[in-house]
Amino acid sequence: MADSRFVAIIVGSRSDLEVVQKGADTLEKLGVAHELRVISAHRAPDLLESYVAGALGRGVAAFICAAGLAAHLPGVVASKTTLPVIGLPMPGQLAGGLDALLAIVQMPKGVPVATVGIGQAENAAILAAQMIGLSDPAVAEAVKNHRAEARKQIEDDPTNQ
Ligand code: RP5
Repeated sequence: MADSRFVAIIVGSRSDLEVVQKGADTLEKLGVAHELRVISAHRAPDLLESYVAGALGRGVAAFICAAGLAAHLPGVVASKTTLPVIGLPMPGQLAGGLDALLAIVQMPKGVPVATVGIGQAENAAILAAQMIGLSDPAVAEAVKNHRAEARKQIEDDPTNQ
């Protein structure tokens, strides 16, 4: 997809795709255009650089970058743009993904990455939609409706009576 005002989702490995799919589905539901690429910051740094530059030229609004282990992908993308970068740590074998969470959240001053919880792909998508919603009333409304649906599900849950 190559719409203007789209979200670019980049994952470090095909092994991340299953976790990230929920985020792509949520963006779809919220009416936010997006595209998904598998590009490792370590194994394909030149491709990553050219993809980010190309996305900037095509009107990307925000990046969601998912990575595990050393998890440098979100920080490297953030170093190439002043647009918002949302970091999504992947679950892993070391303390359930704490390695990736700390690697992504502990950015040096001046180059932030907005980091969501380990494996919280839906939250990454909602956060991206909230950013786009600042200038797109239809997306802002979709985010409100999504929140209201979640609230109603809890309120209507018979086990809560
Ligand atoms: C990271 O290393 C990826 O984001 C993935 O979470 C992790 C493992 O990658 P594979 O060895 O499965 O390709 O770069």
